[in-house]
Amino acid sequence: MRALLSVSDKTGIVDFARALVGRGYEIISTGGTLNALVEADVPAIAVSDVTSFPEILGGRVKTLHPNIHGGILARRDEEHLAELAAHGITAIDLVCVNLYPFRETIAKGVDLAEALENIDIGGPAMLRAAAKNFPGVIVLVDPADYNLALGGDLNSHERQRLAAKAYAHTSSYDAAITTYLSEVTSDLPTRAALELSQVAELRYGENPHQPAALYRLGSERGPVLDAVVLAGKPMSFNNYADADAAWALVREFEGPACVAVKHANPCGVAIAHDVKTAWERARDADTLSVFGGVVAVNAKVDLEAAQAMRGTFLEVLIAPEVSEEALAWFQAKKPDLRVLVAGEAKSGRFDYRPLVGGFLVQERDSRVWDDLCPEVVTELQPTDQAWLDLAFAWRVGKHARSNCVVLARDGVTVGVGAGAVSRIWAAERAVMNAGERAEGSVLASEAFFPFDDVVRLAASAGVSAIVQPGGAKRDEEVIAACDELGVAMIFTGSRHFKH
Ligand code: 93A
Repeated sequence: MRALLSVSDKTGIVDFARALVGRGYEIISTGGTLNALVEADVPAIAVSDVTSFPEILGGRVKTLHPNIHGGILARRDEEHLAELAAHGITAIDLVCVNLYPFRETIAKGVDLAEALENIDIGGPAMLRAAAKNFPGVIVLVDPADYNLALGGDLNSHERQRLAAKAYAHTSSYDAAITTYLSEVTSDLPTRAALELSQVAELRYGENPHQPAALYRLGSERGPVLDAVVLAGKPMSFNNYADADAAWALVREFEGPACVAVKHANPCGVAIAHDVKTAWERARDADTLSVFGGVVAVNAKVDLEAAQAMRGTFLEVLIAPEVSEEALAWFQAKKPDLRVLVAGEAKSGRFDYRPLVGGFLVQERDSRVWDDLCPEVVTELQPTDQAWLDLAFAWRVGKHARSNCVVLARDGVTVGVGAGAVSRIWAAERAVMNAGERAEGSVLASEAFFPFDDVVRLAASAGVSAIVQPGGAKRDEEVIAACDELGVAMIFTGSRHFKH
């Protein structure tokens, strides 16, 4: 009996090979795997001795040879076995392969050449061949199945299950490559990339009477999808949705920032010199709404920052890092709080919006403030501080549901009106939230003003500068109102609808 072992993930391979030898198998193996076996004194033959051909092209062609594929693919009947004998090929009864780590490699952000080098060709060919011929060949892709293969004769049902597992492995591998290459060529996701796999079952959906689960699309990665939950209660459906929204916004900022989200909309957002102060400012932006909120910060949470969350009931905290002391404090003092460390992926490339029976797909809105060329359209210029606040408020507006109006001052939101069905209502809500804090604030609107009503309301509340995309029919009237009322206004030429 012959077994071919060729694995990138060498977990358990030496013990497995030794046990196979003990059961009378002859082992053949590729370069790195062979080395591992030889070093551990497990007898094995090099694939190149079986093929009488060296590994060439830096290993790109090692096992792609009739002596290997004939040995795997031959049916165990007279006709095929005679043909093998005529060509001096030995049948291979067990194939144990796992593939070049393509996903792990691209996750490191390597260049195209390195990514291509990590596309395994020979491995999937052997796996598919062995799985096709499962009545005669045992195929293994998972170290967890090694013991099963050692347990004596496998029945047909078990062999078929292993074959299905091998095809699942190669097809998800191909899906990962498909997604990667589609991104390089900027196509919308293909069917393979849209295959679903369940990540977690959830207790329920938005409401307790709705069963729900968390799924991964193709081989996508996501900062919240792949977040590690360090502490707290299990994540709920709404927790996931809000954490995703909070994280997307907090990532817009380079310096320390904190975002509090309620029902997928930001309710308090602030920047500061440190995370603790950013949190305190975001909390104080709207002390009512932050209750039961989901909070994201973009820098390490230390003990001080953790302790500053003492008096506020929060559902989720997501951060790039949490210190050990902070984590211990949360576990002791806020045992229900879900503390998450975000996954490394920045954000997916696509957005999906459900429709009954399907979904809409678009590229994510990845346009950032620095991509814009804002233009002052009024007589009055914004002050330097107003420019900073306009950029800040604009970033917040990008992540709030349309229609939205954001008021901000000194790097903190003072009023957010989001998800309103008319722009003036969004503005009224923001001004009402701000109260006296509207005086000297700036206003951002994620889409243009159809009328001058928002300008008039803002000016009466004391707003000093406005940022909006521009491009409405009545822009001239809107600009004239600003000039009349002494408000500076800038156009970005670009909107951020988020419906
Ligand atoms: O470069 S390949 O696509 N060409 C091949 O002919 C080939 N044969 C096996 N990759 C190939 N493999 C892969 O090498 C296996 O799938 C496995 O992941 C890896 C094991 O290499 P080594 O034993 O040298 O560490």
